[in-house]
Amino acid sequence: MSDSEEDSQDRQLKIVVIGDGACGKTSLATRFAQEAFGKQYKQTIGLDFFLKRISLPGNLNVTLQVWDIGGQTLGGKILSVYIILNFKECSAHAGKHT
Ligand SMILES: Nc1nc2c(ncn2[C@@H]2O[C@H](COP(=O)(O)OP(=O)(O)OP(=O)(O)O)[C@@H](O)[C@H]2O)c(=O)[nH]1
Ligand SMILES: [Mg+2]
Repeated sequence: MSDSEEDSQDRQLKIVVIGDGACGKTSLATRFAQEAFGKQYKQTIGLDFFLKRISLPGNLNVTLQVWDIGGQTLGGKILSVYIILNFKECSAHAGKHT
């Protein structure tokens, strides 16, 4: 890793939102990432991504990547694969949850 990468205070975190169909996952993600709320229900097919950059004290910039999983279209083994893919990148935490 170069000096410039080490000095960088940018971090990326992934969040997976799961739950039953129409329980409000996309609404929560869009409200958080885009500060918008739609009353009309539009089912998520597969999954969607949302990005939000936040600045924390100490000059730490964090990009949050929110994975919004369609509650009625993804389930069982496929859902597990998506979650494992995310947890693999934070293996220190993955050990606690798998
Ligand atoms: N009253 C109220 N309605 C909500 C709230 N959150 C979501 N809704 C409504 O509930 C419906 C479903 O919301 P979505 O966020 O699309 O649901 P979802 O969990 O993403 O559904 P899938 O994509 O099918 O998995 C929409 O019509 C939203 O407007 C809430 O906190 N209060
Ligand atoms: Mg949705």
